[in-house]
Amino acid sequence: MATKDLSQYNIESVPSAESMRFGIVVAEWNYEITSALAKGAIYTLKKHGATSDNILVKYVPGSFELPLGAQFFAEMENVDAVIILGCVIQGETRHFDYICDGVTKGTVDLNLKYNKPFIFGLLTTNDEQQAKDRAGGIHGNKGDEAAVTAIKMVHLKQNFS
Ligand code: DLZ
Repeated sequence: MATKDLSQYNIESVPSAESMRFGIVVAEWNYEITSALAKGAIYTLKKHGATSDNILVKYVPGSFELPLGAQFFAEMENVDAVIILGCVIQGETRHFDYICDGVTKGTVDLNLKYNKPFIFGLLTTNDEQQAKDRAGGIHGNKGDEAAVTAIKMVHLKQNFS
């Protein structure tokens, strides 16, 4: 089968975030990890042109609270996109599954309810090392990736026709 030519879609480039406004909601649980994710997201938004005034950051106690914190942004701050950052580390009980399910479903619901991007930046790892590896370690920083996704989705919405 012939490979589809995707070059017309300019998939690699990241649009300018100059006129975009973002909320970032961050869980306090596993603060060392989540603050590193937030730092990465802020760095990347600024790298692509977002101004400090247009990057709003709020902390919630744990990842389970992330969807509601994200909704506050949508209701009160009129942002173009919300980046959701947390870290849930597998323990001995089912808590991990319930939190992950709650954040996942909550994030999907927010995307569809508000018709704007709520970006899923939740690390769900077996242990702390796996989380560190993805928060500025050997596997990069998932906060950076979440920021790029946010910019691309805002751009897509603004140019959808
Ligand atoms: C209770 C709990 C546990 C056990 N583990 C985590 C975790 O690994 N990461 C995280 O962000 N939050 C955790 N929490 C807290 C819950 O997300 C939530 O804050 C509480 O259940 C209160 O709703």
